[in-house]
Order: sequence, then structure tokens, then C-alpha cells
Amino acid sequence: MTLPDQPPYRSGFACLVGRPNAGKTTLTNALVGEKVGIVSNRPQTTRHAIRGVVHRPAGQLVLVDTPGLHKPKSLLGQRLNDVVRDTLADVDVIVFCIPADQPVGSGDAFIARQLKAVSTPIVVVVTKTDAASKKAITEQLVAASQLVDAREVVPVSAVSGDQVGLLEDLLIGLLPEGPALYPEEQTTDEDVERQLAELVREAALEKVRQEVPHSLAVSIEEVVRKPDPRDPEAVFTEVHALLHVERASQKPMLLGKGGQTIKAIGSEARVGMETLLGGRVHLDLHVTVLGEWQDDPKKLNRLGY
Ligand SMILES: Nc1nc2c(ncn2[C@@H]2O[C@H](COP(=O)(O)OP(=O)(O)OP(=O)(O)O)[C@@H](O)[C@H]2O)c(=O)[nH]1
Ligand SMILES: [Mg+2]
Repeated sequence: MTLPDQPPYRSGFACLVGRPNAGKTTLTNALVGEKVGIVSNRPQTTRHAIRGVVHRPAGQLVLVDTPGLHKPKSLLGQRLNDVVRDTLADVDVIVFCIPADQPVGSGDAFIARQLKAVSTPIVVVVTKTDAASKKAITEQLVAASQLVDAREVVPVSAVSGDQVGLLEDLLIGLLPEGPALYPEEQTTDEDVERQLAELVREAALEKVRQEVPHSLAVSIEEVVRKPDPRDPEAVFTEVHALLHVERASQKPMLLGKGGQTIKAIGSEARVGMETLLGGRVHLDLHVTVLGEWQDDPKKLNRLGY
């Protein structure tokens, strides 16, 4: 008896692009099955290219989640767009995300124009299908197909999980044959300090309603690991983080009345950190003013952008 031929093992890179807030990071997290990037309902949440690795019997798919492409208003904005363009050049497939709950607009057309310049296969994903009617989804699929010359156009909901598995199979099928690029247990190559800083920024994006989010950057000043006095087998981690805002007037917005907002940010971020590190965390937050950092090359470099 002969066994049916095994399909070849495939591996490679898929880059997720789309306008800010399109659902790229939520989809990345859903495909990986783990939180590799932070998510918020504010545009321009992601500020660097984040790799997430999907391990399957058929192959290994390395996702590169990118900042939303947009018309830049600051040097930070320009640098975020550069991150996307640098990423596009080196991937096997591009995943262009278009939300189902918003009309296709000039922001999507702007991205479609950039994609015309590359010959990499494109898969269009109509995201957030749980948040739109059947009719709206159908219209969006048609509008999306007209934007770019795509291999496939797939409706997906990262929140309900609908069609996520199908998208995964389809993307792996578009990768070249090749060996695994990452060890089995690795789901991201984000370093821990950056993940800690991002958890603080995510909590702040959620807790602060005013215009602060755009102006906020977080740096980790110190991480101290020691045995947990309550459980000598476990590690207790002390994290000291600095929240940089652009204007003095933004400081009280982050602190809140009697410090309640910063306290809430700390509690929320700490929960995420304890999950990430698998042990208790003491989180110490300070707010500082770093004047107009979004347009200052030196300050951007210092913050890692
Ligand atoms: N209902 C619904 N909401 C979603 C879905 N995916 C993402 N969202 C929401 O859309 C908002 C933006 O999601 P993100 O994943 O941060 O979007 P993004 O494209 O990474 O945004 P940037 O990093 O700013 O470019 C968040 O409030 C998400 O909860 C989905 O499948 N369904
Ligand atoms: Mg994102």
C-alpha cells in the first residue's frame, strides 16, 4: 500500500497592512493564538513591526504586523509609514486588511497605490465581519476586489474566530517550500522590555479619554527580578516605567483626580505583565514631559521609534 503524498512543508513571511484601526493586530493575535501585540480602539496603536509565529503541521507562517499606513502628520507618522514600506519589500505575501464596518475610502486607496509598486501576492482580508451586516460585507468584498489585484478576498472576524482557520491555510499555501524558521515554542521575537512598555501604553490608551494617547510613549527604566518572598520558587519582578507626554497640560489627564487614572493604568498593566512573566509584579509608574517628541528625531531615537 502506498501512502498518499504528504504536502510539502512551507515557511515564510506575511505582512499585514491596512489603515490605522483596521484590525491588523487583533487578527495577528488571533492567528498566533496568543497576544503578541497591543490593541486599542484608537488609531495608530501599533508603532513598530511585530512578528508573530503561527506553527502548523503544514508549515510555519511568520506574520509581520505593521503600523497603520496613513497620511503622516508628524515625524513619528513618517517613521511609522517607513516601517511598513521596509517590511513590504521582504515578505512572501501581503495581507491587506479592510474593515467591514467602515466604507472603503481614500485611506484604503492610498495603501492600494503603494501596493501597486510591489509584485508580491496580495490577499485582501475584510475584517470585523461580526460588526457588519451580510449586505455590508458583500458590498465591502466587491469594493475591496476593485482596489487591488488580489489572489483572494476573504471575510474574517478575529473576534468571533470566523474564517480565521481558512485564512491561515490559504496563507500557508502561498508560502514557498522550506524548513521552519523559528523553534516550535517561540511565538514572537518581541523583547520582554518592549512588551512590558506596550502593556502600559495599552492600559493608558484604554483609560485616558482625551487626546493624550497620540502623545504618549512609554519607556522601561528598570526591571529587577528577585525570588518572591511569598514563594521562593517563583520570581518577583519590579518594573519601573516612565510615561512620556508631549505637553505639561497632558500630565494631569494621565494622573487623573487624586491619581486615580494612573492607578487604574497601573493595575491593568500589572495584570498583563503577571500573565506575561508568570509571576508577581510590582509596577511603578512615573509621568514626565518630553516636549514635542513626535517631531524630534533625537527624542524619537531615544524612545526607540
Ligand atoms: N467587532 C470587532 N472588532 C474588532 C475586530 N478586530 C479588531 N477589532 C477592534 O478594532 C479596533 C482596532 O483593532 P487593532 O487590532 O488595534 O487595529 P490595528 O489595525 O492593529 O490598528 P493600528 O495598530 O492602530 O494600525 C479595536 O478596538 C479592536 O477591538 C473584529 O474582528 N471584530
Ligand atoms: Mg495594530
